[in-house]
Amino acid sequence: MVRRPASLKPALKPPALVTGLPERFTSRLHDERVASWLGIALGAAVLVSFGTGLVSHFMQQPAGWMRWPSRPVNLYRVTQGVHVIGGLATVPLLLAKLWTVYPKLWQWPPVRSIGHAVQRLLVFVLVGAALFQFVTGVLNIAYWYVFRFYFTTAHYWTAYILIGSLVIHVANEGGKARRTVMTRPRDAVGRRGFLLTVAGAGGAIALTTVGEAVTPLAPLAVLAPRRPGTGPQDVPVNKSAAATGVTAAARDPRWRLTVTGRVDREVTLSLADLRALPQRTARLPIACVEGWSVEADWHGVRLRDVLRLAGVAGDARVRVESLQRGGLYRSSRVDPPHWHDPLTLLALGMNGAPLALDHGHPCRLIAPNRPGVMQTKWVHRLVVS
Ligand code: HEM
Ligand SMILES: Nc1nc2c(c(=O)[nH]1)N[C@H]1C(S)=C(S)[C@@H](COP(=O)(O)O)O[C@H]1N2
Ligand SMILES: [Mo]
Repeated sequence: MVRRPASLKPALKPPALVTGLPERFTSRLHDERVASWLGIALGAAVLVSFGTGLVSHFMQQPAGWMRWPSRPVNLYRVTQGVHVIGGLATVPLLLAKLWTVYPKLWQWPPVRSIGHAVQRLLVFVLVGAALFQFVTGVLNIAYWYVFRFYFTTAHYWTAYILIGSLVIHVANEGGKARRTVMTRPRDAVGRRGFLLTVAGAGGAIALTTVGEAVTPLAPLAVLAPRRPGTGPQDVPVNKSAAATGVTAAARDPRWRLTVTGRVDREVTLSLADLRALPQRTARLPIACVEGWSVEADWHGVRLRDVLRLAGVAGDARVRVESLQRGGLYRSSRVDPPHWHDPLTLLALGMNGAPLALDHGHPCRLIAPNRPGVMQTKWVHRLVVS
């Protein structure tokens, strides 16, 4: 009988993911059970990202048949908070999964058949798309625009590539993963500790960022790019009046609000005219696409009251235009569910004071259940169609 050195005893060898891995991968966490649990959790997280991401996309660019409700008030705040903060919390899961399976890069022979080659290629697409989504997402919310392409478009289309390759991956590996996690493990090898560490790292990220959307937890939000309580009137600002070049026009006493387009009569209102209309207060969040959100008390006139002065009714659509000349956020559309909503205001004030210039003085749109990019500041025209 051949005597083997102790280090090669079968019980100590890593339970390989595939046959043919080099012996130098000694950690026994490169393990099908670890890979399966991480894969299931990561798959679920990516599905949530996809769902919440599509909500964000189609709220900003609704397909013709779509009608977004204006309630619940906090719906977009929650979906986009889950998207961004959930995405950040998923980063350790993604890294752990890649570390667990990376020895497969060295499997020998690299391809066994055409089918195997196609399958491996699709795994590369899956990994590439996942890395792209997470890296661009994190860079975007960190305001680190190192990429030359337009983030939203690239991130949107890569989401479909990611989901498509994930579906194929689940079809190929899902059954195996399910069987693996259903059977009792033969040995312990520290999997539980590893998985708990990964979950703990995700939890720590969530805890130190979630305060950017859940204001009572703001003191913990040391990793969040935007925190409540910063900025004029205790609400953060993304683009200031100076950065958008509207300062002079916004301060000009000759400023007027015009209601035009398909109206019974054009209406032009000064700031004094707006102040003379019935004043309302609505407690609503600014829910930025980048995941942060902060609630405020907004004071001003109902959008529907102003539209009524121009004879607008029924299912008209409204474009709210800013004094800002260029830029993607210079205008936004308001569909009937939102402009009929009594909470939708043209705000002239906030938290008991006149609106700060950077928050949209003299007049800004604020509506329930709506991405921050569509809460147009420095409004000067309402175009009805
Ligand atoms: C850490 C991870 C992630 C972060 C920080 C992140 C961040 C963001 C941000 C800031 C937006 C808003 C873009 C805008 O409207 O301007 C967004 C939208 C979106 N995200 Fe992510 N994301 C992450 C992961 C993912 C993943 C894994 C998927 C795919 C399953 C995904 C799919 C989408 C989609 C479809 C949109 C809508 C894009 C559009 O409006 O056209 N995201 N994401
Ligand atoms: N005209 C104009 N309105 C705008 C923007 C802009 O750049 N220009 N930024 C939007 C974005 S991205 C957000 S999150 C909110 C932020 O509002 P706040 O600065 O009052 O917090 O304003 C929105 N309104
Ligand atoms: Mo935003």
